[in-house]
Amino acid sequence: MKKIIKIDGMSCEHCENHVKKELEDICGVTSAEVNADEGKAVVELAHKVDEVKFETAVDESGYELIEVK
Ligand SMILES: [Cu+2]
Repeated sequence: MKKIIKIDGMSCEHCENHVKKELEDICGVTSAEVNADEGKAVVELAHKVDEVKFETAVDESGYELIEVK
């Protein structure tokens, strides 16, 4: 299962790594590929994850979650 997360505020590789680490800390997330230029993250899930968890992770990284799809 895959989710695409739109994120605002990332500008470089440091941002990508920060968001990636926070997302991969979520229970159920097996991997996260983050792209600052495109402002998105593609997360691979082992099971369903409440969208609030993504929002909290992105928020705690210091960026803004726009949309999950
Ligand atoms: Cu950065």
